[in-house]
Amino acid sequence: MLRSRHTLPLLILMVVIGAGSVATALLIDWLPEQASEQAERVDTLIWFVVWVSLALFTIVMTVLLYSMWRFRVGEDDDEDGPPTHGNTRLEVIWTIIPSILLAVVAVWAYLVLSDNESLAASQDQVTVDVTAEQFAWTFSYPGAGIASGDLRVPEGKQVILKMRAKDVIHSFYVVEWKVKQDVVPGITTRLIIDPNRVGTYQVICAELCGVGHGVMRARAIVMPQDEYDQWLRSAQAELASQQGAAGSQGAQAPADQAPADQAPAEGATTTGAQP
Ligand SMILES: [Cu+2]
Repeated sequence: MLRSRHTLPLLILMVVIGAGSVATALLIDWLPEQASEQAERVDTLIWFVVWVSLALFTIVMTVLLYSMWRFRVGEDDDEDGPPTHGNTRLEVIWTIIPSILLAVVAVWAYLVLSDNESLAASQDQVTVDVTAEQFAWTFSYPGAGIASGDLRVPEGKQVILKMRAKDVIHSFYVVEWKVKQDVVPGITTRLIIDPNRVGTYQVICAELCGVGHGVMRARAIVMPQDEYDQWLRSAQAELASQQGAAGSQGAQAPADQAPADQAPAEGATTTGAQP
């Protein structure tokens, strides 16, 4: 084991490196604001991994830096170091501890994912159909007949996004919700979010999809339930008056429909992918 003359300097070095690591983790606001139940679960797991990593980082850097300083050989010393043949006890320890940590993180991540995707009672759900195309998002509300370039959802309800792509692969991502899902041509992918914070966030396309990828943004607006209900009613009223003005031609229909050449394939896909 360590001889006593190494113990004190090692401990001092470890405290200095550890304090620097802890300060870096705590003093900088690393993660975006949490605006969903999913975000809270994901962040807790992230912080567990970060703290474990910082502890290991502190131990490794302490031993490394101390060895570089204390056991450095002279500049003219070209001799080989003494041969060593391993240390069974050390090797067992540094295999078992990471194995346990990996297993803990794997099980924890599985539990987070299954919690994140657990369905609420149907009266507490809001379903929104999402269409992604180069380079825009369209959100339509089944039953309400409304389509919008903004995603509006009520706070406290579970939001289920049913997402389709018209052209290439896109990816729906709102960093404050901490969930991301690819939107893939030919299939309907689903994303579940429990937004718990009123506010306006940014929908980002997180899959390189062409020249306009960087501007493929939309707003995700989380509203109190009563404001959401009010918005839904006024949007429906506006739609009805537009349709009245346009006669039998649905004013909002073009935003909602795929180009004629894609329509049959898309219709078939929807039917096939939904249970
Ligand atoms: Cu994109």
